[in-house]
Amino acid sequence: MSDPTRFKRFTVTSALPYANGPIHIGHLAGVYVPADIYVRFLRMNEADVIFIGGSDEHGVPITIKALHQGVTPQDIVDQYHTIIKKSFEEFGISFDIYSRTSNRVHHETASAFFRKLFDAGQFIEKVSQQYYDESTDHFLADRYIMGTCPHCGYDKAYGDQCEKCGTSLNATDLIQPRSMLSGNQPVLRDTRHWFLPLDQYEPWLREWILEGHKDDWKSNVYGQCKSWIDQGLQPRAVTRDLDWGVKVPVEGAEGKVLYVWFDAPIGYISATRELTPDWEKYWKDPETKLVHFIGKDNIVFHCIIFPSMLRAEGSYILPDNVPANEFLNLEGEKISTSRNWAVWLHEYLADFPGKQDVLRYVLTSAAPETKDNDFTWKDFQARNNSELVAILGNFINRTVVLTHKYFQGRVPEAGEFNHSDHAALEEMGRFPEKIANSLNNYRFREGLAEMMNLARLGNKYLTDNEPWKQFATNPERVGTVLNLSLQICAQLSIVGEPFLPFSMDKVRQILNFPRSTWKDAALLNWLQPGHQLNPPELLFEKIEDSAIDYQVNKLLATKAANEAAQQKKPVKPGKTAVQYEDFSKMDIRAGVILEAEKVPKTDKLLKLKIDTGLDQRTVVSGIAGFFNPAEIIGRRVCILVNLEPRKLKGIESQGMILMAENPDGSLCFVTPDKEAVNGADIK
Ligand code: B3M
Ligand code: ZN
Repeated sequence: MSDPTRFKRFTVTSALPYANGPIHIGHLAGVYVPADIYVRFLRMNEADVIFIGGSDEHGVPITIKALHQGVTPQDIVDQYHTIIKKSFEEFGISFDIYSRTSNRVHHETASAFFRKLFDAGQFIEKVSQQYYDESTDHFLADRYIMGTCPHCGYDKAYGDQCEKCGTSLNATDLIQPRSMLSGNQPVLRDTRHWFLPLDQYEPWLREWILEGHKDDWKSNVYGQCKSWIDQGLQPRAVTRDLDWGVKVPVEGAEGKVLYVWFDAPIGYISATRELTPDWEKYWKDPETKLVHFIGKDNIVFHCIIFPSMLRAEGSYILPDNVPANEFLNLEGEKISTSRNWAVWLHEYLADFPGKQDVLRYVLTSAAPETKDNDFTWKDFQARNNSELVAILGNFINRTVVLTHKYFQGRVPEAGEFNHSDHAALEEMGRFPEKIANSLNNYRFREGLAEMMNLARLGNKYLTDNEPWKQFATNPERVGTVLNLSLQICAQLSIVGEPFLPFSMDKVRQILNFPRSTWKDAALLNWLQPGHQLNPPELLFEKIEDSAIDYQVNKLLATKAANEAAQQKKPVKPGKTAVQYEDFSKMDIRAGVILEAEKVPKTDKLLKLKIDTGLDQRTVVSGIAGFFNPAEIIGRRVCILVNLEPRKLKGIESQGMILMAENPDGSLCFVTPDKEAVNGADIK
C-alpha cells in the first residue's frame, strides 16, 4: 500500500473525453465525479494538487463524424469542446485546467516526446500491409474500416474493435472488410510505421504492476493488467496513415500522424505546461503522486502503454494509482451514444436547474466502483426524496429552524452533557477519519455513506431528545441539544463538501460559517455560543413523479425511435435512365374509384370501376391485401389508361392505378391534388 504521507504534491488526471459528443452520466459516474471528490478532498487537506482535464480531439471517430456532416474535424471538435467544457463548469467539476489536444502546446509537446523516443532508438520501424481504399486513395486506419467480427459474427465491427463483443481487433482480422469511405472492398498495401516494443517492457511491467501494486490497485484494474501481461504483449503501432492529428516529426513520414492513444495521454502533460511554467515538478518529481481517473475501457492505455512510454522517455514519474471504474448502465441497458441511450449532462442541467448535487449524490451512491451498476430514474427520485431531503436536508433544516424559533437564531450555550450527548460527541469524532480513509483509498461510495450516517446520527439525536417538547419546562436542556446539533451541522458542512459542494456552500452560508480545512473537521466546537445564524433555506426539494415520468418518457421515445430505425428497410435502388419520349407515351389521368369488390377466389385482387374523365372502366388491381373494398370507394387515384388490356381471373382489366410501395412492401395510393379534375393529364 502506498503511503499518502510520502507525497509532497498530487497530479490528478481524468480521462480526456473525445470531442465528438457531449458528456453523459456514464462518464460522470465512472471518471469525473470521483476525480472531483478526490481533488476537493485533497484541497481541503491543503495539499499541493492540480486537477487536469481536457478534450481528446484526434482520432478517427472525429474525422468520420466530420465526413458524415460535411464539415471539417476542427469544426466538430470546436463544437463539442465548447459544450463539454461548459457543462463540466456548470456541474462543478473543479478542474485547474480544461485544455484540448488540438492546441499548439499539445502538438509541440507530443511531437517532442515522440522525437525523443525516436532519437533514442526506442521504436521499431516496420513496413507492414494495411488496407487501402483504391477508389479514394486512402489507407484505412482503425474505424475507417468495417467488417464482420471473427469472434462473434457482428457485421459492423470496426478495424480496431468489435463493439458487440468488446474484442480489440486488427483490421486484417475482419471478415469481408469494407471501406467506410466508399463501401468498396479494400486492398492490402505496404506502409511504414513506428512501433513501441511493448514485449520488451513485459518483465518490468510484471514487476512494477503485478508485484508492486498487487495490494493498492483496485482488483478490476489489477486483474485486467494481469490478463494483458499474461497473454503476452506485442509491439504496438504508434503512428497512423491519416491527416488529422499530430504530424509524425520524422523525415519521410508525410501523411502520417501519431496514433491518438499515443498523443492523448501526453495531453495531460501538455495541459500542465499550459497551466503553469512550473509544470515539471508535477511530472518529474518522485515526491509527486500521479493518479489517473478513467473508465475500464481505458485501463490498458493508462496502466500498460502510457507508463511504458513514460519509462521509455526516462524523465517522468509513473502513476501511483489508476482507480478505474466499471460501467454505469441506464435503466438496465448499456449506455450508447449512437443509440442516444444516455442521460446527457447538458440536458440534465437544463431539466434540473440548481440540482447538480442531486446527480453527484446519486452517481456516487450508485458508482460502478467494483462492478457495473445501473442508473434508473426511480432510484434517482428515491435517493433524492428519502435520503437528501428526508435525512440530510431535514436534519439541518430542523436544527436551524428550532434555533431561530427558540433562540432568535443565536447559537445557544451548552449546559452539562448527559450520557447521550457524550455518546453522540464520541461518535461524531470518528467520522472525519473514517471518511478520509475511504477517500484516500478511492472508496467514494463508502465515504458518502459515512457522511450520510453522520446526518442520520444528527437526526436520531434530535428525535431522541425532542427539544420541541421541552422548551417550556427546560430551556437549558434545549440549548444543549441544539448546540450539539449545530456542531453536527457544521461538521457535515466540512465532510460533505467534497461530495456536495453546492449544498455545503449553502449550509455554510446558513450557519454563517467560513470554509474550513479537513483538519478542522476533527474539532467539535465550531460554533461558539452567541454566534448569529442566517435564516434557514431549503437545501433539497422533493422531486415529483411528473419530473421523473418526463425523463422516463424521453427514454421510451428514444427506444421507439431506435426500434423503428432498426426495422427500416433500405429503399429500392434507382433504375436506369429512360428517354423522355418513352415516358411521354404513358397516358396517365386523374380519376376516382366508383365501385370496388373482391375478385372471388383470390386474396390479392380487387375489381374496381373507375371514372377516368374519358370513360368509366374496369381495372383489376392487386391491392386487396392492403385495402377493404368499402373503404376505398370515392378515393381519387392516378390511372394509366393506355396500358394494353389484359385478362385477370377472367375479367378484362383496362388500365392500372399507380401505387407507392414502401420498403416493407406495404402499398399506398398516389392521390392527385384536389384541384385536379377527373381526366386531368398527368405528366
Ligand atoms: N478519449 C477515450 C475515451 O473517451 C479517450 C480517453 C483518452 S485519455 C488520455 O474513452
Ligand atoms: Zn465481436
